[in-house]
Amino acid sequence: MQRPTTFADASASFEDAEFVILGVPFDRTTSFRPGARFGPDSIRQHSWNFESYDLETGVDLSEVPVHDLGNTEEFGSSEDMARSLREEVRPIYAAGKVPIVLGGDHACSPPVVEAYPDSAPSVGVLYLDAHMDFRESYLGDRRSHGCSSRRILEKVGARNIVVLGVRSVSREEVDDNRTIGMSYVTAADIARDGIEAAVHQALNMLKTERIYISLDIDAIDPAYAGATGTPEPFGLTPRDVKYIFGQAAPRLAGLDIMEVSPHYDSGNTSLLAARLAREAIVRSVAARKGR
Ligand SMILES: [Mn+2]
Repeated sequence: MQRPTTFADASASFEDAEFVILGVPFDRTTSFRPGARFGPDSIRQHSWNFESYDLETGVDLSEVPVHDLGNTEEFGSSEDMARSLREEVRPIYAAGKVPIVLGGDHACSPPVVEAYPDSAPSVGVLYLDAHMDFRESYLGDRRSHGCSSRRILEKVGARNIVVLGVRSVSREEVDDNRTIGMSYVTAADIARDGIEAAVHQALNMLKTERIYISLDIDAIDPAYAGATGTPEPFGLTPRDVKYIFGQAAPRLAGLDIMEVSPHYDSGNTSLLAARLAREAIVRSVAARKGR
């Protein structure tokens, strides 16, 4: 039976859950085409497409305790959103659970990372995006989705974030980064050297105990994930991202999947986002079980 407002197989209570889904229907900093506010519910709907059993790992999602908190309430400004979202996410980390946050535009990622407790094991961030998102401010908003890697860097430090899949950047962002030194692996690097080399390089750079993954769905090529606000050709494949998730899974602290703007295709992008959220869960469980 399809229950459109709940992520598939997310039947555990909050108390029992290891993974907690949270939707953030906020897209007010979108710069090209709008609609990511509809992402969370569309991803949930498409999550019902899949079998609960995962053939590759032997993990059955119906046996993994996952809770779906639903969506955050409507926000005003991006600052309001950041403040409220941090408050929503803090109890998830405090209870030792892994948040899986569905956006929403990419402005929704920094607050999820900012909510990570300083007392918890050290955390680094894999930031998957076509764009560098490294502007100090964009259109007068430091909380714009064009500034998200920079806000995250301010929380975790320049050594603890790696951008993967970038292929769209302004000259100013590149110049700024010469002094700041955020690491990135471009989509062209990945195409040339292979995803395995890129991921091993990125995971070696991150010396932290845990890893948080922020996936802007536009990291993936628009041929696979065209329903997004600022699509950019020559991107990663879904299999590349699946591989990244598998490699990071043993250290997974949290995940967000942002910028799915579902009305621009026939459901392919939401379907892929839902499948990747499930992939992160099963790989994380399998890693713990040594599979
Ligand atoms: Mn992007």
